[in-house]
Order: sequence, then C-alpha cells, then structure tokens
Amino acid sequence: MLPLVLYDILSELPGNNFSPNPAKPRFVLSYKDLPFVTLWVEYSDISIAMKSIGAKPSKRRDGSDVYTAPVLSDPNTGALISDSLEIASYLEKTYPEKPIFPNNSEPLIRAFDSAHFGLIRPALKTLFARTAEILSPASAKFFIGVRSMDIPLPWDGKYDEDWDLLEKGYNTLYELYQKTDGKWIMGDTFSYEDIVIACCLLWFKRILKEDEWVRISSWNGGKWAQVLADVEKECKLA
Ligand SMILES: N[C@@H](CCC(=O)N[C@@H](CS)C(=O)NCC(=O)O)C(=O)O
Repeated sequence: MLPLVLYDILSELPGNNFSPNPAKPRFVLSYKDLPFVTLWVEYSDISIAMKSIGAKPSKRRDGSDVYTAPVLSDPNTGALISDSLEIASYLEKTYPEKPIFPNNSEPLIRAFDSAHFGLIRPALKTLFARTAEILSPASAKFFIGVRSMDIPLPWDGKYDEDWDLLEKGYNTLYELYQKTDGKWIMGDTFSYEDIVIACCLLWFKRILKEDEWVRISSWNGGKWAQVLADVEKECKLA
C-alpha cells in the first residue's frame, strides 16, 4: 500500500502541528493504521498550494473561493479530498477496518461535530489571538486578515470574558459525558467524535500559554487533559 499524503499547516512550534482540522485526519489515519506522510504548508500559502494540486475550494463569507487545509491525497485510489469531515468519511468508506463511525453513527456524529464547535465559538477571539502568535510573521498577518472576516478585531483585551465562555462550553460537554458510563462520549464505544473533541483540546494545548492550558486542565476534575491523553493513546499518537 502506498502512503497517503496529508497536507497540514506549519507553525513556529517544535513539531509544527497545532491546527485542529488537519489534526483530525492525522488521528484517523493513525487509528486505522494507515501509512501516511505529512506535507507542511505555510498558512499564507494554503490557497496557492491547494489550488496547484487541484483541491476543491469552498466559499468565504464574501462569496470568494477559499482553498483550505487539511487535504488528503490517496495515491492508492486517486482520491483528493478537502475538509476534515469529508476526509474522515472517505477514510471510513475506503478503509472500513477499525470503524470511526460505528453502528451507522455518521449522521449523528456530523450533527454533534457542529454542535461541539458551537461550544467553543464564543471564545474564538482569545483562541485566534493565541494562534496568530505561533505562526510565522507572514502567516500571522494573513491569518488575522482572513479570520477577522468571521470574528472582527480586536481579539485581545477580553481574555477573562472568553475564559468564562469557554468554561461554560466545557461544562455543557461534561454534562453530556455524565450521561454515559465509559470514558468515550459514546460510552464504551470509541468514535470520530472523540477525535474531534481531542483535536480541539490539542489545539488549546499547543497554542495557549502553559498556565492557560493548566487552567483548562483543571476544569471538571481534570477531565480534558485526560480525554486528550486517552484519545492520543487510542490513536497511537502518544
Ligand atoms: N471545514 C474545514 C475547515 C478547514 C479550514 O478552515 N482550514 C483553515 C485552517 S484550520 C484554512 O485552511 N484556512 C485557509 C484560509 O482561510 O485561507 C475542515 O474541517 O477541514
């Protein structure tokens, strides 16, 4: 089997990875024991690089085309897929061993995926401000330009308010975990939703100041550091 190719985003952090959307296919590929290589792209070059390989664009708020990462290229089938959720869906259909959408759960997990993002969305100012700090100067400038179309500037100065909003979101998620018995969001059954939750936590751990990550780790009895560690272990990434 030829290694699949995952396009991920560069940062100035050791080991590069930080971005939650490319992290999701990385976790899926590793969970499913599929061989893959990672090609790293500067945030400011994503559109040029993804257009040049023939990836499919999506739309920005203003209607213009945007090419995003992650993109997955599978030389075994010729597939070239954009969007983390579509990549997960493709990998599940093409490589069904070790399911990530068990018991036909893909429709429910798709719905949960956007609900989960809704819990984090209120705190995006602080998260975007921290993300810009770990990019190269050119990518940080580009990132601030495009992301401020969704979340208007200024991004700093509201840290306390954002922390409260983020904690509220995680309290809601914690309540959902209390409805099941096992360590996963679907009880004893591991799924893509666990990967979605973990990849967001990984983003926080990578971009935030150490004391800020410690703060999140302390919420809900240390639940979130534990979830990240459990999912990384399950996906053989720890
Ligand atoms: N829904 C997409 C979102 C991907 C996305 O927005 N990627 C960002 C980086 S995390 C991107 O490539 N942005 C490029 C740009 O805005 O120019 C997914 O899940 O893959």
